[in-house]
Parts: sequence; C-alpha cells; structure tokens
Amino acid sequence: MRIFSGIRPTGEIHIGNYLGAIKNWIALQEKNECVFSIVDLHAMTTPYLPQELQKNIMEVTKVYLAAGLNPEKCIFFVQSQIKEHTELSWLLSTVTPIGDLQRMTQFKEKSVKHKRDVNAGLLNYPILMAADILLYGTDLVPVGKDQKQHVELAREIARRFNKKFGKTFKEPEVLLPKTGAKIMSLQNPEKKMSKTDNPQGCIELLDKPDAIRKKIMTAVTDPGKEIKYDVSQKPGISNLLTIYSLFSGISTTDIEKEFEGKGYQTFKEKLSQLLIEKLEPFRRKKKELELRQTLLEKILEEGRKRAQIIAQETMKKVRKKMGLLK
Ligand code: ATP
Ligand code: LTN
Repeated sequence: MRIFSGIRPTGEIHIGNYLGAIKNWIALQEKNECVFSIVDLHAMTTPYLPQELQKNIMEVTKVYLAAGLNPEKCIFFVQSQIKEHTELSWLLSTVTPIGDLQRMTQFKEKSVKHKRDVNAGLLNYPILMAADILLYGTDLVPVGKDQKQHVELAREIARRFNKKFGKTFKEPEVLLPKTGAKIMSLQNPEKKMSKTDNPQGCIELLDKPDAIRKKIMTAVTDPGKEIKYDVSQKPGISNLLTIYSLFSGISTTDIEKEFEGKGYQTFKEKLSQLLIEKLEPFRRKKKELELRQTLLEKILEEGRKRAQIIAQETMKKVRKKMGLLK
C-alpha cells in the first residue's frame, strides 16, 4: 500500500497530532510504502511569520524523528521543495467546483477565526492537499477526523479527473485511528485540541513535567465525581480517559474499574504521571537531534530526491492526459 500524509509546520506538535496521526504513521511505515511531508505551503494560508518558517520546519522534522519516523523506511520531505505539488494543484483546480471548497468545515471555521485574512489560498487549501495525495499514487491517507472531509474531496477530485481525462489517479481512502481520531481541548472538551488555540488546552509532545501536571490538573471536567466514559454527559472526563487509555494501553472500562470511587483529583494525578513518563523519551530524543543539523539536512535532501522521482513521473502522465504534452 502507498501511504501519504502531511503535517503543517505551525507551532508545537501536541498529543492530538500524535494520537490522531503520527502514531499511526510510525506503525504503517513498517509494512507499507510511506511518504510523509512537512507541508509548508499549507502553513501559509493562515497568518505566519516568514522569518520563523524555516525554524518551524526544522522543529517539526526533529519532533517527527523523535517520535519514531524512520527515514530508512519512508520518504520524508518538505512540500515546497517539489514544484510538482503547486503545478498539479493548479491543474486540479480546473476540475474542482467552487461550491465543494466553500462547504468545507475547516474553510468555514478558519474564515471566521481569521476574519481579516480570508485569502484564496485558504479556500483552495484542499486542492493543494489533493495534489499532495494524488501525486504519489496514494491508497491510504492516515489523518485525524478533522481532515476526513478533505481526503474525501481528494477522492472526488480524482474521480472527476479520471472521468474527464481517462484513468490517471488512484482514488485514495482516509484512514482514521479506531480511538483518538479527535482528541479534545483540555480547556474546552467541545473543541478539538489544536496547535493554534488556547495553549493551556493542549499538551505538547515536548512539554516539561511541570507543564504537563499543571495542564492536566486544571483540565475542565464535568459535574459529578465519577470516572466514567460517557461522551455526551461527561465530555471532559471521557477525553482524559481516552488519553489515559491510548498512552497506557489499558481499556477505558478497566481504567473506570481501577478508579471506582476515587474522584477526579486522584485520576488526574495518575494521568499526569503517566504522561510525564510516556513523553520523556520524545524530549530526550529531540534534544539529541538538536546537535545533528547536518544529519537532518541530509535526511530531508534524500527525501526530496526520492519524492521528486515519483512526482515527476505522475506529472508527465497528467500533462499528457490534459493536452499539455504531445
Ligand atoms: P490547527 O488546529 O492549528 O489547524 P492542527 O493541530 O490540526 O493545527 P495539523 O498540522 O493541521 O495540526 O494536523 C496534523 C495532523 O494531526 C492531521 O492529520 C490532523 O487530522 C491531526 N490532528 C490535529 N488535531 C487533532 C486532534 N485534536 N485529535 C486527533 N488528531 C488531530
Ligand atoms: N491539511 C492537513 C495537512 C495536509 C495533509 C496533506 C494531510 C496537507 N496535505 C495530505 C494528509 C495528506 C492538516 O492536517 N491540516
């Protein structure tokens, strides 16, 4: 199976990104042909600082590697270094109805959030994402739930293109984790945990023990004191139970039993300890990588070369089908 996924270099990687996407990638790279990209062109659709973009790209690179991404087992590269992404994005835009883009939930949400900067890039974002996916003949796209709609649109774009110009692209499918596809904010369990929202609601993979403890102990919980998984009545505790379960490997039912009659405080203390212990290796490995700048550059350059071969091959076919080449 060919796998493709991407992450935007916009700030710190959090446990939502990890449980929803990266953890799945690490498992998939063992038995599949995986292509993972730092999608810097996608990071430019919302306000950002040009002088910080390169630094963020290197930060994300280190966190990926610290989390277990193995460049010997996958292709790992920076999106903007492969020009074919933008070229295919333009070509695909000619078969994408504007209405499909306007109904995307992320577009609607981000247009409200960044009212003063609703640029065309924000609207066209899913076309670039479709280009990322389709360029590599992707079968499966492992992402969190918030990206499901975009992958479905990529599938629809592939279908339209094939119908109009003849079979060219595979129709990719989304791959969501069974649990953890949508980790919620610790400060507002109705909203997803997000890099660009309230930092108190978000546990970063590189958070220090004190920060982890503080964020978990102040996480919003629900009325009552029972530790029970019930998303509609107890969204706060249910989110914490999901996090506990995914990091410990214990089922939520068994965790409920363990904490029967014990109250939120005890549960939160145990969860803090668990996260401190499980996140420690990320911080340690990331620190080791700080000293390996040359190695990091080599990994990305190698990834660029390998990605480019596949991308150029696809574009040759696409140009022919669309009448741009003899
Ligand atoms: P932002 O919320 O600022 O747009 P983000 O935190 O969603 O950013 P992305 O780079 O857009 O970060 O997402 C990277 C991957 O992590 C995607 O596959 C996305 O679906 C997944 N993901 C993001 N947030 C969560 C979450 N709260 N729970 C599960 N998966 C998530
Ligand atoms: N839109 C995604 C990032 C992304 C992506 C992709 C994910 C860009 N291109 C291709 C999977 C496949 C997000 O997480 N915001």
